[in-house]
Parts: sequence; structure tokens; C-alpha cells
Amino acid sequence: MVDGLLEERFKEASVLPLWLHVGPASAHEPRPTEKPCMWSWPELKRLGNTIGDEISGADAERRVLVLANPGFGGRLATTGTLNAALQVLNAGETAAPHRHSMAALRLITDEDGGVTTVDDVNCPMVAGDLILTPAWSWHGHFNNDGRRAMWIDVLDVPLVASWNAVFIEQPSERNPVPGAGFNTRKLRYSWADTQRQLDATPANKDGSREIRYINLEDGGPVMPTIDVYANRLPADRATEGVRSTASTLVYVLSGSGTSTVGDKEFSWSKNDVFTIPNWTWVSHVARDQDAYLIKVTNGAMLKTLGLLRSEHSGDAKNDQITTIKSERH
Ligand code: GTQ
Ligand code: FE2
Repeated sequence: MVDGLLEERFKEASVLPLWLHVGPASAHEPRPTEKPCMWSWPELKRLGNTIGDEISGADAERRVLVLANPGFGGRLATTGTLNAALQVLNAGETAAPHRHSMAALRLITDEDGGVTTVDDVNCPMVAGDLILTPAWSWHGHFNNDGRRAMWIDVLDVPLVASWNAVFIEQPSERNPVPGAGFNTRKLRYSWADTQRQLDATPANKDGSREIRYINLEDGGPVMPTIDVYANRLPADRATEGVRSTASTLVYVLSGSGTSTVGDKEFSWSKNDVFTIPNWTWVSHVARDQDAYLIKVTNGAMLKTLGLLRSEHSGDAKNDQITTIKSERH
């Protein structure tokens, strides 16, 4: 206890007694604010068609709907560090180039056909592809295909905003703020190549396969803040339970199935997006046939900071709570 007089002195001195504060610093394990949440494609596509019809390119520099996690009460955030969003570009439209300190990537749905330009390199958006827009690279989009294009953007907006490090530059701006660019030799990872490599990868003991999209410069994650994996899940066989301090966005590339994420159960199919909050148990099972998932995480960044930990349900012998061994990667 602290008496009123002492409390007043603390206040005047701008200090707080740690021992009276219950919060993240006194918790023994993470308690995620982000929620397990799923956005199903039929509804996203309906909304995409509606904004494509009703919102003109002049009204929105980018015609984008951010998948806002209800755990963040109206903030533009899907996980603690990443945003996923649906972007719509009508036939014949152009989204003018700009650049920003936030890094981005695009996951291309089968409503494909547009082109993203990244530092003047044309990257055709073909279903299943992963296209990178590293921080501070100039990027715009155009669509000369005869039909409306829709894809999923992932950006590190919540992270960069929390560090108050947001810079955006339009071509017309004369005094560009110098920015720390990030080089990569590969911007477009075609699904045909990725699938071939994933299918040739030996299965884990639970039957699932995983490959990591890597940056060819150094073999590390595709970008410092965004780490991407492709998974193939065997039909009708649940993956081993796992939880990690990384939070994850899952994009269903093909197939259908069910994921248990904490106390939620999601039934997913092609193009759906769902979240796996940090330190939340997850297991997936594909239904009837093998499924392909893309996972986007902040794991590489956490690893760099010494904060990546994960637990596997298979590590537990009797009592999960006392016998699970935490690994540091
Ligand atoms: O395509 O440049 O979802 O600048 C959010 C911000 C997409 C983009 C988003 C952006 C973009
Ligand atoms: Fe952008």
C-alpha cells in the first residue's frame, strides 16, 4: 500500500511503483490481445465486388479493406504487427506508384490478372504467387486484363506505426526523406515453383510439409519484419499442436479443412484468411484431400530479438503444464 501523500509525491515526480502494477511485465506468460479470427472468402469477395462497383479510383488511392481484428477495437491491425487486407483493382485501372517505410507483400487469389510494379520491375499477379514490396521500394499496380483483380496485401503497418516510423512518399514530393531500403534479388515467387519444391520436401512426423520463402541475398526471411512459409497438409490427419510467441496470418491457397485455434474452431476453404494469435495452441486438419496454406508471421523478427519460443504438444508426456519444454530457437 502507498498512502495518499506518497502517491502525490510519486505523481509529481512522474514515477510509478512497479509493485502495485499488474500488467504484461508481471505476467509469467504472454496473454494475447489479438483474437483468433477468420474472414471467409465468399464474404470478402462480395465486399470486394461492392467496393469495386461503388468506390471510384479517385476516392481511394488504394481500394483496400483492412481485415480488422476485433481484439484491437477499431485499430487497423490484423495481428499485433501485421495487417492483411483485400485490395481491388478494376479492369483498366491503375493505382499510382508511391513508397513507404512499411514493407508489404501480395498473395494472389484466383481473381488474378493485374500487375504490380516494384521499382519499375513488372510482376504479373498470377493465382498463388507471392510478390514482395520491400520497405521504401516504389510500387504501383495496373490491370490491363479484362476483369477485376482482387488480392490479399500483408503489411507491417501496426509494427511500424507503433515505432512511429511511418514515412510515405509520392512521386511529386521534392524533398524525399532518405529511407533505409532493403534489397532482394527476387520479388516474385511463382506458385508453380513453390508447389514443386514443397511437394518434393520430406514430410514431418505428423505428415505435414513446410518450406520457407527465403531472401536470396542471405537465405533469411523474405523481409526483416515479415516471414513467410508454405505448408502442405495431408488429408484427414491433424497436425501436431504448437504454440509460439510469433503471431501468424494464414491464407488458404487451396483445399479445405478445420483449424483449432485456442478455443475457436475455423472451417476454412480456398482464399480464406485467419489469424493464429501469439502463444495460442493451434492444430490444422485438411478434409478429403491435401490442402495448401501460406503462413505469414513475425517469427524471424522475434528470433533476431531473442524472443522466439515455441512449444509442441508432442513434447508433453503427462501433464502439459509442467512437462512441456520451452525451446529457444
Ligand atoms: O498497395 O500500396 O493494403 O500502400 C495498404 C497500403 C496496400 C499498396 C495496402 C498500401 C498498399
Ligand atoms: Fe503501398
